[in-house]
Parts: sequence; C-alpha cells; structure tokens
Amino acid sequence: MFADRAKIIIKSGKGGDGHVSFRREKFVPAGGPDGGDGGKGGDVVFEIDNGMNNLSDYRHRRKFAATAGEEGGKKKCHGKNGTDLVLKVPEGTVVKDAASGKVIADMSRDNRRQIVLKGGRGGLGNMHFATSTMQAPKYAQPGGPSIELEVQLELKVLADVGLVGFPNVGKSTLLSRLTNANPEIANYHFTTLNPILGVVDLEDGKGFVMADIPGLIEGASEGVGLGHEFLRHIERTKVLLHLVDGASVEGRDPVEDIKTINEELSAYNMDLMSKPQIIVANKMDAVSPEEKEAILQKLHDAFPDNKIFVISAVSGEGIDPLIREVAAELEAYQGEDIIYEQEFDPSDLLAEEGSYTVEINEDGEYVVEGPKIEKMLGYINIDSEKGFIFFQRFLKEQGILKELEEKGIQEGDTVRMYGLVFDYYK
Ligand SMILES: Nc1nc2c(ncn2[C@@H]2O[C@H](COP(=O)(O)OP(=O)(O)OP(=O)(O)O)[C@@H](O)[C@H]2O)c(=O)[nH]1
Ligand SMILES: [Mg+2]
Repeated sequence: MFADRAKIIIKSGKGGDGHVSFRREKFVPAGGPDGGDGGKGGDVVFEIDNGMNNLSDYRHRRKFAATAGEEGGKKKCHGKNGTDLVLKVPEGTVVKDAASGKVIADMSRDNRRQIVLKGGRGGLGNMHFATSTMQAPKYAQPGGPSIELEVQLELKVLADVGLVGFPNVGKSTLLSRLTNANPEIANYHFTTLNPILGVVDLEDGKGFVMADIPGLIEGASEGVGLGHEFLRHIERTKVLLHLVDGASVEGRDPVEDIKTINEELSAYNMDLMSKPQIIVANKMDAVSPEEKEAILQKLHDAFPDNKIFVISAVSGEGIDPLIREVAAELEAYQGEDIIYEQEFDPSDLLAEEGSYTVEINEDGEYVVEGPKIEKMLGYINIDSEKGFIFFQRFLKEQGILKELEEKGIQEGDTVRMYGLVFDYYK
C-alpha cells in the first residue's frame, strides 16, 4: 500500500548506569573505587533510502526503540553501548513533533542522515568520584535518560514542477509523454491515486522533475473526491502546470475549472498560489483550429497575467514550446530548494527537566538532586582549584545557594549532592 503519512513513537536508549565497586586485592584491605562507566544509549537515526518511495513500512508498526547502554562493571569495565536504531525513509520525508507539528528533520538533499533522538550518555562509575575527603565513594552516576517522542512522518516529494487540474484532463498522459514514468492513464476520474514523479530530460544534459498528482475537484478541501492532502507533494515545486480540458470533452468550462482549482489550492496552502502558474489547455487534437483560437482567446481574457499554452498530450502538438517555457521559468527561479528548517530539537525536552530539587532528609541534611547537578558532578574535578571555583559559581548561578538559604540552611549544616557531601559555609 502506498502511504505518505505515518505517526510513530520513537525512543532512544537510556544510558547505562555507572557502577559502584572497590578494588579487591590480596593484602589490600580497602582498595580504591573501580566501578566502570555505563555504555551510551542508542540514538534514533533517520536515513534516506533511495529505494523507497513511500512510508508504508511505518503503517503497521507503531513503536520503534533503540537499545539501552549496559551498566558499567567492576574493575573499571565499561558497559556496552546500546545499538542505534536506523529508520529508513524515502527522500523528502519531513519528521515533525506530533504534538506541536514543529519540524524536527527534513530528510532531503544533503541531509541523508540525521540523529533525531540522542541516546542517554553512559553514567560515570564511582572510580571518577574519589576525592581527598571521599576516598570510597558509594556513588556512581546514573545513565542519562532516554527520550520518547511521537513523531509524524510526512512525505513531501522533491519535484520542480507540479501538475494540477481536474480529474481526466490528461495530467498523467502529459507526464508519460514527457518522462520515462509510466502512470496509469484511463478515461475515468481519479485514475491517479498517488503522486508519481518523472524526469524531463532537456537537451544540454539538464532536466527537471515533474510530479503528477491525483485530480482535484470542487470541495476537495472539505474532503470531496480524494481530498486535497496529496497537495503536500507539490509544496516544494517551483512552477505549477495547471491543466484543463480545452476541448470540454466532458462539457465543463475550462475558465471555471481553473478558478475552482485555484480556490482549492489556496484553501490548502496560500503559498501554492504564489508559485508561477502556467495554464495548459489540453486535448487540442479534439477541436477545430477555429475552436482552438476561441479557447485561447477566452483563457487570455480570463487570465491575462498567466502564460497560456495549447497542447495535445496525445499528439504532442504544442509540447515543445511549453517545455521551453517551463525550463526558462526554472532557470529564472531565484529561490533555493524548499527545505524545511528544524524548529524543534527533541534534546530540549531534557533541558526542561534540567532543574533540581532541594530537600531536607531525616538526618537534617540538605539533599540537592537533579540531572543538571549530576551532569556537573560528572564532569568537574572538585579537588582541583579550577573545579572548585567552577563548582562555587555553579551553585550561585543556578540559584542553588539562594534556594538553600530559603530552605533555612545554617552555617555548618550538611549538603548532600549524590556522592558529594560537604558542610555549608558562606
Ligand atoms: N483527445 C485527447 N485525449 C486525451 C489527451 N490527453 C489525455 N487524453 C485522454 O483523457 C483521459 C484521461 O487522461 P489521464 O492522463 O488519465 O488524465 P488525468 O488528468 O491524469 O486523470 P486523473 O488521474 O483521473 O486525475 C484518457 O482517456 C486520455 O487518453 C489529449 O491530448 N487528447
Ligand atoms: Mg492521472
């Protein structure tokens, strides 16, 4: 089944905890701490797979998780790192935070591979926490947390030119004529159900990508016909070809058709209306030369600002000038490829939890805990002068000193931060 949307839950691996152990040797009654570090948790990575063209792999399974890092061991043994989870997606897949709709990653062009959720870092073993006052630290750092997130995957194909129009006007016929693509063509509505890409080769080795999409009808934005969700596939295009049945084979009025489709385009996304739009009256083989002139005139009068071409996708009439015009429009296109910027970094979810708590335990000790504190303790050496100055500044800048005072701390009271215990003096 073709799918261009999927909602899944992804989870990175938790970091392995640091280990608490002490060296045991003959004749050495109390060896130093030798607890090793935990392994890093696995990342969740998205990667473009050129062999894929849709997201159906993600329709049947909801949860995807990387594995956790293993705990450190005694004798300074490092825990095994968790395995990364690599999720393959077709090029053009946009990964969004499901809750907010903000873009996390656009798997397009140069962005072949992106770490979307980082695994938790491995916790440091107690071998790192020995100080002159604490030679047998019973503390090791827990592994960093995993992140779980629901994400929306949306395929927005990368095409230069998009074909829009009512059903049955000949969009797929035109694509098959211009490119090596083989879309289904038939004389009924909604023959095309999924977007199809084709490459139009130009003389000088250049070319462009054209996207054929399902037909639109009045009310598509309210879900009539196939709806209008598939318009996401022309969001990145630079030029739109608006096809109409110039011969009115089904008795419809091409001018009205164009207006109707444009209303549906703007209901989907106003940005689509700012793209250059070339009007293409198709099926000209089915009318007399006089009728052809009349149709062209009528379209010019109704849409004086648009370029208008009359063609026959079946006979090939009028197609070369149309392609030259499209190529010129693309040449003149000043903007960059439409690539979505990252608006949301899942690592921020952890930063929000970066605060700390201050509590007084039964022994009257002031216990300060929180991921930020842990992190800081993991990376500084409090015995060095530099480390100690950093530590003091950290307590002040993070508002921890203030908080302790508010909780009523007095000189000489004990402060406990994981393995670090010290007396409070101003
Ligand atoms: N006479 C004539 N018939 C055409 C021309 N182009 C397409 N047709 C016919 O119109 C019918 C519809 O063509 P498609 O290419 O499937 O139309 P479409 O716009 O892709 O239709 P949907 O996928 O349903 O939106 C087919 O029977 C084609 O043979 C043309 O230039 N002249
Ligand atoms: Mg079609």
